[in-house]
Amino acid sequence: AQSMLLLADGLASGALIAQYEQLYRKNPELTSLESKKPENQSKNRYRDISPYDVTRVILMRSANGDYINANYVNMEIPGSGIINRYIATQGPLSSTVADFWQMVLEAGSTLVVMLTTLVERGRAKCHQYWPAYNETLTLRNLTLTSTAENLEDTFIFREFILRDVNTGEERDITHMQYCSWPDHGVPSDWRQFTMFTERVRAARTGIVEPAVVHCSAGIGRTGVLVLMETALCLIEANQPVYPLDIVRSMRDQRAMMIQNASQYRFVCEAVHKAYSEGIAKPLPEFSR
Ligand code: PTR
Ligand code: PTR
Repeated sequence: AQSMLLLADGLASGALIAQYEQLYRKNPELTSLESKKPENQSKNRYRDISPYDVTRVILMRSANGDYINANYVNMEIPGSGIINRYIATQGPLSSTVADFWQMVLEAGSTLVVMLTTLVERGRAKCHQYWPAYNETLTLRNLTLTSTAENLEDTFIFREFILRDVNTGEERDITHMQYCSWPDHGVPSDWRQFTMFTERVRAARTGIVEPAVVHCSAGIGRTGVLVLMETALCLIEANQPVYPLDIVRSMRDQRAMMIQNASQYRFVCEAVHKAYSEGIAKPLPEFSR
């Protein structure tokens, strides 16, 4: 409750945004050398968005090298025993779709969260990396079959079966797409965004493997979602929410998470409103 008062004061005075503007976008001590290697450059959607070497996802069994523009991001919720694990990544390119699904397979992930549409204002933001409903996409040693597709509000929920043809291993994958959120911008409605985040939390209940989250670059909108989910979990665990510390922790794992001050303001306001309206509240087992 104390940290929520600080949050409200910081929003009102502008101090919250001023502190955000001071924070490094990349941790200066961390390198991103792998992304610059000649054989890897074409695997980056944007020249200026590179994964740190220390937290990058290393593909173990890919025919196309071990590099993908993706980082492990772990967010600990003190006092609850929870660590929310993510892989934050760019929207796949046509040339990296097989790498993307190989990553999902190797990480044991069952949840993919997509925060972009394929095209925005006439520009390609993400390649369509899944098959149409009832169809199967074949990628090197993998097949992906679409078994369900449901539109709710501005969300699309899909189910896939991912299969490794070499080993016969099969996995059910839930795909959750948020469709009304342009890059560099903010969602049109905090309530809808909070609901979507709650759906993501529900979908990962009991799952320790990382949720794969992407937008176009995999930094702006992806960062906003990770901050929101972390804050909701902290509130439930009756822990203080210090948004700048959360951004710093995210940026120590993937550079540039949360793209600009308006996204930061949006998510801080959403956290505060979710708390004020009782949408997010301490669970009895964590209340003292
Ligand atoms: N990596 C390319 C560059 O830096 O110029 C960018 C690129 C963007 C390449 C989109 C291909 C793209 O198309 P698609 O998303 O359909 O693969
Ligand atoms: N060089 C690109 C640009 O600044 O437009 C990189 C970029 C693209 C950065 C999209 C962030 C973007 O948003 P998001 O991470 O939400 O897809």
